[in-house]
Amino acid sequence: MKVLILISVCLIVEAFGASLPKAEINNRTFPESFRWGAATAAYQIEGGWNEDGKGESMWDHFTHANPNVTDDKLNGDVACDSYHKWREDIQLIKELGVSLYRFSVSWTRILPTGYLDSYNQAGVDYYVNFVKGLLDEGITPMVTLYHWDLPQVLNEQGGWLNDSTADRFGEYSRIVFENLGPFVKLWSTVNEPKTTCMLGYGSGENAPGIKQIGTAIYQCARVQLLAHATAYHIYHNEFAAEQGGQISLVIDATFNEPDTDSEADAEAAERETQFNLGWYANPVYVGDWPQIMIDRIGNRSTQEGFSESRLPAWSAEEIEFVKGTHDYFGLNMYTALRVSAVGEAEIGEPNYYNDKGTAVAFGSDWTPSVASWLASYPYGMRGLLNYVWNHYKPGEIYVTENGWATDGEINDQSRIDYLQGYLSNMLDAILDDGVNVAGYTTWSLMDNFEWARGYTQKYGIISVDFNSRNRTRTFKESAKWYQHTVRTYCLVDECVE
Ligand code: PNW
Repeated sequence: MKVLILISVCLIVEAFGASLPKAEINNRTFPESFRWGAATAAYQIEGGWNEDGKGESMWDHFTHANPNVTDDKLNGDVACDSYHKWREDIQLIKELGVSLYRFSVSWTRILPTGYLDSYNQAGVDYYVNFVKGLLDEGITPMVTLYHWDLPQVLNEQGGWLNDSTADRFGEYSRIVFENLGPFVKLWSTVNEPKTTCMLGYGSGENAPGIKQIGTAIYQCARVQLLAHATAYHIYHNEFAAEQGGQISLVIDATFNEPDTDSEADAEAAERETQFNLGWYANPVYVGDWPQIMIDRIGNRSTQEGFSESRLPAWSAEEIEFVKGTHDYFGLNMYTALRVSAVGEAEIGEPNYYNDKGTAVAFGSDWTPSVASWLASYPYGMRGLLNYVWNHYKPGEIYVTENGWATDGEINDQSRIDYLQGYLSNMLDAILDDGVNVAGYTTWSLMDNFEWARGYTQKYGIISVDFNSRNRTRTFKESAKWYQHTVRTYCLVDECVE
C-alpha cells in the first residue's frame, strides 16, 4: 500500500539516519510577525476515552473491536493522558516558548452520538477551560474541529460516505463556535481529508477500516469537502462578524519532483500533485475537481462499466458552495517524492493508483535511488510552498504540520536535522520568493498515539514515558533546539535574541 509506505517514509529514512545529508542552513531571521507553534490531535493525546459523558468515536470502536489494527495492539484509551494533564501541558507549551498551539476538539465529548440531542456540557467545559488556560499564558489556540475521531454512531450510519454527515458536522461546529468562539480566532475544519479518506476508506489501515480504493475514497472526499464548506459558511454567516476569526481546511501534500528530465515524468509529477493536493485544493480555491481527475476517472469508469464516474460530479450549486471557503491555506508537509510516469494500467479493478497513473518513490513498483530522494528531502518545502502560493493564491499560509519520526530517543539529532532543513527551506520561500507563511506548528508537541503504528513511532519534540502511570514528559534535544529557534527567530546556534 503506497500511502502506508509513504507515511512510513520517515522510518525508512531513519534507517539511513547516519547519512542524512545536511542542507545548507539559512542563517537569516524569520519575520517578526512569524508565529511559532506545535500541534497535536485529540485522540492521539487525550485519553479519557469514556470520561465525563464522552461518547464512542470510530477510533475507540476500531481499536477496541480488533486490537490487531495497531502495530503494538495498543489504543488511545489513555494515550498521553492530556485529558487530565492539560494544565501541565500548558506549562510545557509555555516553557517551549511558542505562541501558537494547534489541537483538535473531540466531537464525541461535545456530542457523544454526533447528534444535537446528545449535547454534553462537561465536554464543552473541558475545552473552554483549556483555551482560557492557554490564553492566560499568552498562547494562541488554533483549533481543529475534526482530526479523524468521528462519532461511532454516525460512522454506523455511513460516516464520511453519507452526505448528511456534512450537516451533522455543521451542527457540531456551530456549538463549538458558540462556546469557544469568544476565545478562539484561528480555526481549521477538517484535518487532512486526503489521508482521512485514503487510509480510512481506501487502504483500510485507519478507522473505519473500509477498503474501497477506487470508489469510497472519492465519495469520502466529497462529504469531507461538503462538511468543511458547511462549517465555513456557518462561521462566516453567524459568527465571523462578531468574533473576527479565520477558518480554513488543512490539506496534506507532498512536493512532487519529476524523476528524470523527460516530459512524461514532468507530466506525471504534475498529475501526482493534482491527484493529491489538487483533489482538495482545487474545489476550495479554484472550483470543482481538477480537470485531469474528472477526465481520467471518468474515462476509466466508463470503460469499467460504471454508469457514472466514480468521482462524484458536483452540481453547479455545490461547486459554488465549496469554492472560496478559505481564509488562509493550512498545509501539512512531511516529505518530497520523486515521481515517474507509468504506462496506462489495464482496465480491471477500479483503483486510485491506476486512475492517477504515476509511480512514486518507495512505491512497490518503483525503486528510485534512495540516496537521490534523501538528497532532495528538505527542498520540497520551498517548492511546495511556491506551488501553493502561485496556484491557489491563498493570501496567507500556515504550515500546520511537519515532523519526523524516531524511536523516541532523547538525543534526537535526526529530528533537529530534519526541522532545521525544512525550516531553512521555508525561510528561503518567505524571504526570497515572497511567500507569506504566517506560522508553523510542528508535529508534534509530544510523543503520542500514532494511529495504526500505535506507540511504535514517536513524532514528539517532547518525550512521553508511556510506561509510567504519570506519563512523564521530558524535553528532547529537538525541543531545546526549537526553544532556541523560537526565541531567536533563527535556525543556527550563533543566533542570539
Ligand atoms: C499526519 N505524507 O498525516 C497526521 O495528521 C497526524 O495525525 C499524524 O500523527 C502524522 O501525520 C504523522 O504520521 C500525514 O504525505 C499525512 O507524508 C501525509 C503524510 C504524512 C503524514
